[in-house]
Order: sequence, then structure tokens, then C-alpha cells
Amino acid sequence: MLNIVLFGPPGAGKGTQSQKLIKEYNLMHLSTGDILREEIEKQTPLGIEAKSYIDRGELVPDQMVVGMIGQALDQYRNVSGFVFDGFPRTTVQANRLDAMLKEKGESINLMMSLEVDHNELVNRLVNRGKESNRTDDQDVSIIRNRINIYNERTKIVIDFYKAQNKYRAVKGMGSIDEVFHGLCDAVEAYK
Ligand code: B4P
Repeated sequence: MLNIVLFGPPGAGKGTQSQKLIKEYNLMHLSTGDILREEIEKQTPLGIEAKSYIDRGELVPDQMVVGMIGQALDQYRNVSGFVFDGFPRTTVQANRLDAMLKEKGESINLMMSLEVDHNELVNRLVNRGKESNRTDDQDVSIIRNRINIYNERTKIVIDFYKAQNKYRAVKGMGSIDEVFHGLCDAVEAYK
């Protein structure tokens, strides 16, 4: 299997690039953001609780997202690998992901982190907010809060994968295709 963590701050292009990676390498896309938005749409108890965090730009509690990913790993068997998009976002989540994969005799192969300037992140999310109805993209102060939380709580996950020699920094500035080429280069170098 090829198991990839696609990492980066909000608006770095994780969702955008995941779509391209799963096609190129025939992988299954697991986005905690997408799963949470589906739960909100269906108004499940999990979705209702998650919405209060997402609307403020906060992280949803670890046990909720870990449970969701655990269920998805059980559901999708016989796949050639996963792209984990937006997960793990804390060191607790990273540890739990390693443990869940280990139970299945699997592990993360590569963690690719998209590097994008702060102003570009804000611009992309403000623009997406104009076109989508995503509540967390509507307000610049919420967008800045998400980026701050990334810097305070999520960025440290890089160290977790660095220690396992799985971390690769990839340029996230430039066109969507240019960024994708950078990601493919990192995957090919790994292979
Ligand atoms: P996510 O759904 O993961 O969203 P994101 O980080 O905001 O965006 P992403 O990086 O995927 O951006 P995209 O490609 O779409 O999380 C939403 C919320 O859910 C979180 O804030 C949190 O509350 C919660 N959550 C999710 N996972 C969690 C977890 N594990 N633990 C706790 N809480 C969790 O790109 C953004 C925009 O930029 C798009 O409009 C796109 O078109 C554009 N774009 C992309 N690449 C571009 C490029 N190269 N040039 C120009 N524009 C580009």
C-alpha cells in the first residue's frame, strides 16, 4: 500500500491536490474536513457538535476525528492506499493513526507538507468564501484564527514525521499543476 499524509495550513491546497493524487496513484481519499461537513449536512449528533468548533475556526476534539478515521479504515479494505487530507492535525491524532494502521499491518509511507505564504493562504480562503457556503471561510478573523491554530497546535506534527524520516516539504505556491508536479516528484523519489 501507499499511504500518504497530505499536510499544510488551511488553504494550502490539500483538498485540491488530494483529488489529483488519488487519480494519479489510484488511492482512496480520506478528508476529515469533508467527512465532518457531510455529518453537518446530515445533522447527525457528531455533525451538530463539530459545527460549533468549525464555525469558530477551532479544531474538532481528537477523539471525534480519530473515531471517524478508524471507521473509514475499517470500511475501505482492499484499496491500494490512502491519502489522508487534513488528518492528523495534532500529535495525539498522529500517534493514533500510526497505532490504527499498525493493527492492520500498515504504516504511513510519506508525509508531504505544502508550504504557502501567510497572505496567499488568507487570499485563497477569502476567495473560496465568496464562491462556497463554507461558514469557516466567510470571516477573515475566523480564517486568521485557523491559521494561528495551525501554527500553535498542528505544525508540530511535522516533527513527528521528521523523526520517522517521512517528512517532505513541497512548494505550495504557484499554479495547481506546478504544485502537483512537486508532489509527484516527492512520491516518485520515495518509490
Ligand atoms: P479542511 O476541510 O481540512 O480545510 P482547509 O484546511 O481549510 O483547506 P485545504 O487546505 O484543504 O484547502 P483547499 O485545497 O480546499 O478543514 C476544515 C475544518 O474542519 C478545520 O478548520 C477544523 O475545524 C475541522 N477539521 C478538519 N480536520 C480536522 C482534524 N483532523 N482535527 C480537528 N479538526 C479538524 O484550498 C483552498 C482554496 O485555495 C480553494 O478555493 C482552492 O481552489 C484554492 N487553491 C488551491 N490550490 C491553489 C493554487 N495552487 N493556487 C491558487 N488557488 C489555489
